[in-house]
Amino acid sequence: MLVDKDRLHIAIQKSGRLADLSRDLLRDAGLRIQNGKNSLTARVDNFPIDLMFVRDDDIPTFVADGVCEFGMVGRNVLEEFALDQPEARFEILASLGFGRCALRIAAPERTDYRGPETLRGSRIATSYPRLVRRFLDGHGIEASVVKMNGAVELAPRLGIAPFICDLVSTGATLEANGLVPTDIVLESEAVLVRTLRPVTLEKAELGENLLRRLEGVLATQESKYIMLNAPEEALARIAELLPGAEAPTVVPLAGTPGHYAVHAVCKESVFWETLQTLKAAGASAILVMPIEKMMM
Ligand code: PRT
Ligand code: ZN
Repeated sequence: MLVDKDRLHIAIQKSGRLADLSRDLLRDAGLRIQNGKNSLTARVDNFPIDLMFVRDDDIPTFVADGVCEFGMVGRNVLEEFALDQPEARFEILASLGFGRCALRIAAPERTDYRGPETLRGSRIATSYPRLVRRFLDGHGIEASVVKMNGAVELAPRLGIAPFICDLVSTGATLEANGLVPTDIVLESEAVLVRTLRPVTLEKAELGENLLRRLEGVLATQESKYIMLNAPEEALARIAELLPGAEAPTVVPLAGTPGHYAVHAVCKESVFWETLQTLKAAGASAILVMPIEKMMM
C-alpha cells in the first residue's frame, strides 16, 4: 500500500455498521471526499487528507502504528485491542454519537441468573475474551472464556458454553436465540482515536483543525437554537429552564413594554416537555431551530 507521507490519514470502516456514518460525519465537517467506495483509499479534495477503508478490527493497529493519524472505530474493538497491547500508542479524543451498543453477558431464558456469581466455574463464549476476562477478574470470578469469531449467540445451543458475552443493540438477535441480556461488560459507541506517535508540525495543525470541525458537527447534532417571547418577570425562571444554555440574548420587543425576546443556543436535547415547561413559566411564540454550523 502506498502511503503519501505528506498527507494526513484517517482510517474508517470499509463496509459495515460504522462505514456510512463515519463518511457522513467527515462530510458534515466539510471534507470533500472523492468517490471510490470500492477502493482502499479516497482522497479529500480540499485538505491534504486521505481516507483508508479497512476492516474495523485493523483500525486500532493502523492508528497505534501511526500508519493513520486518526481512526473511527467502536470503543469495544479499541478496548479489546488495548488490553492485548497495553503499550499501544493512541488516545481517544471524542465519542461520535453513532454505533451505540453494549457488550453484555447473556444467558438462556430458563437460567436463574443472579449476577456475575452465577458465572463462577462456568464457560462464556465471546469475541471479546480480554474484556470478558477483565469483567470476571473485577468481580473475583474464575470461569473459562471461549473465543469465537462470530455466531456467538449459537454457543449455548451448540453446547459450546452455557453463557455468552456479545454486542447488543435492539436485543432482537438474543431474543431470537432464546437468550436474555444480563450484566453489561462495556457500553460502546464509535469513537475518534488519534495516534500518539510523533507527527510533523503541519500534520499536527491539520489534525487540530479537523478535530475542531468534528467537535463543531458533534455539538450541533445535539444543539438547537431557541427563540421565545416572555414578560420581564418570567425571564429569570425561563433562563434556568433552557437546557444547557449559557447567557441567553434578551432584547426588548418593539411596541410592547415589559416584554422581551429571548434567544439561546441549547446544548442539550430539547423535548416537547421542555417547551411545555417554558410555556407554563410564561414563554410564548416558542421557536426551536436546527443549527447548521457552530464553532466554539
Ligand atoms: O467487516 P468488519 O470487520 O469491518 O465489520 P464487523 O462485521 O466486525 O463489524 P460490524 O459492521 O458488524 O460492527 C461494527 C461496530 O458496530 C461494532 O464493533 C460495534 O462497535 C458497533 N455495533 C453497534 C454493533 C452493533 N451495534 C450490533 N448490534 N456491532 C454488532 N452488532 C451485532 C449484534 O452483536 C447482533 O449480532 O448485530 C446483531 C444485531 O444486534 P441486535 O441487538 O439489534 O439484535
Ligand atoms: Zn470486524
